[in-house]
Amino acid sequence: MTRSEQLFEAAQKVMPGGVNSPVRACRSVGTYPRFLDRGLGSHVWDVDGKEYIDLIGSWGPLILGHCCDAVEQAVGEAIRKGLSFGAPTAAEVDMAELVCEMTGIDMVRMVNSGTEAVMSALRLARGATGRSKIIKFAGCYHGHTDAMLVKAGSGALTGGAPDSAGVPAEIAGDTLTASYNDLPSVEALLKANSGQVAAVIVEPVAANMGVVPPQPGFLEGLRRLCDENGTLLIFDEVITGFRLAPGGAQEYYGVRADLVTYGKIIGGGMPVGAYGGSRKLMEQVAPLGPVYQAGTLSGNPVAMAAGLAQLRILKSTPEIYENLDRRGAMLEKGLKQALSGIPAQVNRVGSLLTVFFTESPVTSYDAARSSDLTQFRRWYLGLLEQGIYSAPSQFEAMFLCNAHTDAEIQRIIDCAGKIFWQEEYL
Ligand code: KE4
Repeated sequence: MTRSEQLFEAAQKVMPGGVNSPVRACRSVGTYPRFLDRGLGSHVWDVDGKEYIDLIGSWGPLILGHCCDAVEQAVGEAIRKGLSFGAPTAAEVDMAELVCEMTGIDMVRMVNSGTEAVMSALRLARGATGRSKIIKFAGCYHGHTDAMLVKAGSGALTGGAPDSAGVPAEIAGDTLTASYNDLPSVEALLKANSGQVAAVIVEPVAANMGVVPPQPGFLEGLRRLCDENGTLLIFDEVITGFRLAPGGAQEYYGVRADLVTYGKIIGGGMPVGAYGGSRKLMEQVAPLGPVYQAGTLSGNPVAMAAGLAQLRILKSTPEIYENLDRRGAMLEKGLKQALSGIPAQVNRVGSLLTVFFTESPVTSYDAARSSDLTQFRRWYLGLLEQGIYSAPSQFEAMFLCNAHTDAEIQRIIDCAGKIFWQEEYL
């Protein structure tokens, strides 16, 4: 029995599924999770001492890699001054000023996770518009706040149904579900619920159905439809924020949202989320305005130190984005060649990639769901066996970081080229 298996056995006795977040349990790929012990740069080591090239990077936060010197040093300095005060600190001002400068928003509020950022942004949108309905997209994930754990209802143009136990039907009823990359589906919902939709929330690049880029005109179309209907546009940039460009998807695609949510990279590996937008909207938030939101550890000085150190490097080193895109393109091209003998699609935006095991191009959630999950399982296990640590679900992304080298990208390609053809992986 490996140490990971021993730990997993113990973990399952005291934690649901043995994990603190479901995807980590590796249930969809039918293996036990490898418990990790440490990371450095683009590598991680499990508790049995096996080394991997890391393609998860904590699900996105570690765009500079594990144990980035500047981040570690900043955290070390902050810790020695105290872990938390529950009072304003200079670091929060520095962080807010930097986020507004990088993203072009007027004001930002720090919270402790992407979920909390989305929950707060939705409340603000409802408070600011006086409307209660929200449009989301099937296959997009925005954290686990009740209003987002909703699937399309029976009547396509009416409110949704709970997608989790514990979500009241009344709450689900106010969430409408459209289809990603399908503007007419949004238009129809806005028309059928005229004057009632507070916001449309979208992952500007869908990454929780696997990576599905926005089709040309999709984001621009959402902007137009929201303007025509007095509906706010919310970009959930928990994944894309500070990853696609310093200004995230707003900069990358040249489309401005009314509210934006952040997480992951903004915390440098520490628990940080944020939401922001125009001054007019953000001044509706307590203590200035009537929309209440609060948090004991919001703006925590240690978390701010980590996030600030990472964002400052991203802001001051634009070549990082060129490197991420170049290596992403190298991996995309190499994987397409390595997998050319089987039905597979490689979707990529910058440093975000997903391999879908299906014949047809994946431009929608339905197309993503046509993937062969048995093939995906072989893919995941074949990579893991060869020392490549990737997402244990077809509907997630691979995340490149600035510490990945060309040689490591080539190694990933070489490993991919063995899985479906070499005996030991069949
Ligand atoms: P958190 O509450 O996990 O910090 O953020 C929720 C969230 C919000 N919006 C988007 C677009 C997200 O991708 C996420 C969380 N991402 C998942 C990975 N797809 C986190 C991994 C996990 O759930 O363990």
